[in-house]
Amino acid sequence: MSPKIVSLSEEVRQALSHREPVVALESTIIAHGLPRPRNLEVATEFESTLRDQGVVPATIAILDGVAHIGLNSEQLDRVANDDTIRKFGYRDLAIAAGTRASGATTVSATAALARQAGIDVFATGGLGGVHRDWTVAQDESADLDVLSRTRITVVCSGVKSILDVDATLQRLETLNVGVVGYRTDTFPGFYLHSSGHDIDWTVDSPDVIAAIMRAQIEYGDNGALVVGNPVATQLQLDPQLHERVLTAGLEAARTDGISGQDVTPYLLSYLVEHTSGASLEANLAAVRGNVALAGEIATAYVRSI
Ligand code: PSU
Ligand code: MN
Repeated sequence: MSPKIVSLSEEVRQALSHREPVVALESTIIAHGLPRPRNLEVATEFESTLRDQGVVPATIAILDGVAHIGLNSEQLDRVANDDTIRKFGYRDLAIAAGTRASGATTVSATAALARQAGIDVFATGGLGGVHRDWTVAQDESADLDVLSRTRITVVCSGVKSILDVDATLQRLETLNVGVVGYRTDTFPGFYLHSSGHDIDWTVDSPDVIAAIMRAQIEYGDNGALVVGNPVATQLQLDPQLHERVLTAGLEAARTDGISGQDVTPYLLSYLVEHTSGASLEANLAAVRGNVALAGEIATAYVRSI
């Protein structure tokens, strides 16, 4: 018999079978989005935040070909500190299983695995999207395609501000992915409270989001629901510093010939370095808020079904 390629932790399995709230967390942000040693500290912190709310965290990663839904502390440590951990999108999952490879999961891979496990809510920092040099490189994150055909509620602070936000919002519209702002009428700007782009829908409670989720099922809507939850203005990165350092980072990425999967981690770490850590604090503040809201949504949803 072939080995099992998906493994739910006992805690996650129990919670799902008792219809208790579960929130999926991705691991690319831990392995490739945040510097050590903060990455492990905050990965642990996000799990505690959920547990304090009575929600079971399900951090997802691929270890030796097996997709783990819910990691123990040793596995989390490995994701945070092992240099051989790769970055896996959805298309890599089957290949990683067949070759027994290990990697962190991006939004695309995490969303698909969470859906398959029966998890309805997922928290991250910022989604991937259309890169600014799309006309030259055609770099559009695989996150968008998966979100167009995976019913899951993704709580995020918009898309990463290193991207072409306008083009990404257009693509989300074309792909029929629902987008709502949580207590805001502009799309969040990842490190910034607002990207400056208006959005069509504002919601102000987890109960309303739960109602939307139930309606998606009734309509047979198999796309994601993106909940844009902005970082508080007091905790955002200074917009002028953001603009200046991002322009320099995009130029540096070009000069260094960075492409494909490496672009996003390169730019995120460039920003951390050249803002003396201020972008890291804004990124973490954003994710913190998203994890907490995802916990509230998961709780409201299970109570409502
Ligand atoms: N949000 C963050 N930091 C990150 C990411 C999201 O705050 O590092 C990751 C997610 O895993 C997302 C990925 O799926 O960046 C996008 O990478 P790419 O642009 O190569 O698709
Ligand atoms: Mn890409």
